[in-house]
Amino acid sequence: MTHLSALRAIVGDHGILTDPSDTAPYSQDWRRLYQGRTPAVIRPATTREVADVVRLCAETRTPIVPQGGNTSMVGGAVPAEDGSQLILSTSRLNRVRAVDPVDMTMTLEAGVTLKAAQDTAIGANCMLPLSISSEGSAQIGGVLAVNAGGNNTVRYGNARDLVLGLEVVLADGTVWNGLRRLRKDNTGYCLRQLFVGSEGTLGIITAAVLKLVPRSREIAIAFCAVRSPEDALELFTRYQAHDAAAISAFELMSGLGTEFVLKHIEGAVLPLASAAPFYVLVELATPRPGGGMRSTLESVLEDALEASVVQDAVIAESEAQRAAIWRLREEHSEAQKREGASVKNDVSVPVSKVPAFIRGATAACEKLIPGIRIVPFGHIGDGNIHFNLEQPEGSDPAWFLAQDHVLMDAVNDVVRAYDGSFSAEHGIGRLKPYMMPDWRGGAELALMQRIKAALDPTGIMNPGKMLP
Ligand code: 2HG
Ligand code: ZN
Repeated sequence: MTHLSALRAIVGDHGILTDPSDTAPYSQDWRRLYQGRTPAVIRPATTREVADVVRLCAETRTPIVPQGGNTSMVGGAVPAEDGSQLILSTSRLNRVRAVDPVDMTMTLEAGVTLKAAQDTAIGANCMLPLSISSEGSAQIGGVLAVNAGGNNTVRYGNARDLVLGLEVVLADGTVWNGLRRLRKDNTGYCLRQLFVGSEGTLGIITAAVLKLVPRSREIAIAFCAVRSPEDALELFTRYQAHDAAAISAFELMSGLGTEFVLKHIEGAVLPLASAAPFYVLVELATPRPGGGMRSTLESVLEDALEASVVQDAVIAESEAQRAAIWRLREEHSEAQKREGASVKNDVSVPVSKVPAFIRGATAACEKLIPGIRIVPFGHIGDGNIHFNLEQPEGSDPAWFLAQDHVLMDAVNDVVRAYDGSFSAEHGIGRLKPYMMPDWRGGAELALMQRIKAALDPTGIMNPGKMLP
């Protein structure tokens, strides 16, 4: 174990927390599924300090858990229970190094929150087209380390698609400065993409160059009541056929999940006269002034209402109404947490298979646990459903959580039947490494293990995560 005094000498008194009351919040995930222990949270303020810390840890073989906003859904940023792992928090690496509205790029340190990054881009009259429910706390380093997806993937892709360059501290303390901001750079292996999605198992992302896009000048959003996921998909295909390039978000919510939001989140209001089995949030946006988003939104909706694909709908008339509609969607996780224990399945299938997947997985889970409450929601436009399962009313939360593998395996059987993925956008973390051999075994997992061994030969980078 690395001597804390040597770490303190690198980062200063301000950069190290050792008191258990200070380290406790860093040692558990926000859902409190994992309760780890750490001798210290190290908070370096510069890339040089990160490098010195990592070099020292490599010499002493001290495991490091990199942590950003600690918003992981899969326990990716919590240390082990045995107190052997240090947490390296990126919070103090929080400078915006550059924004260039001509190149349409921004260079940020890992600890800048996603929300601050979005605001900085807007300040330069551009837009960072990545939006996730936890963006107020999630930090750029973590967002890239897990290749987050979110609400705008349907239009702009995942975090991976927005990265032009990276600065990474490697597992031996070497700093790789790959902060290039080139649109074309065809020079061998694409190393940055190795670190994006590696969940801190190969190195620590300390800074990144992200692509920006023109700022949306016109945004139109509707909240629609539909009878079924089939109707939601039908509405999606209608918007796609009409103006696919205008869709900036297309989200599904279940009636029950929305009920939880209305019950637990202060100020949440259903903007429709009556409740429905499912809802869709559709957002259209364009950087073109006079781009006709409102009329596009309306004309497809009118036809869909006429054809009874949509039962009722409301279009936001103000920024406040737009925010209120998004809030119904974004508070789903928090509301589910307040409602009780839940087992999450962040899965994806081809978009066309979402309705069949939801039906199949619902039947499978109801058969396993009668009374289980199914809360499917999420990014239907990407085929990414958060097929979350809430404990039956009045049941013991601990008992329910103990069924997690049985439930996840049952859902995954349906995912597999539709050629989907067992992890769409939240990553593997501590929750899903056991699934890796089954889903990615053979040549693929063997290659990942060889990469891990080559880049982190002493195994100090986020051990116990991602790989089985
Ligand atoms: C979202 O889409 C997040 O809101 C969280 O990915 C999903 O709570 C979840 O399962
Ligand atoms: Zn999501």
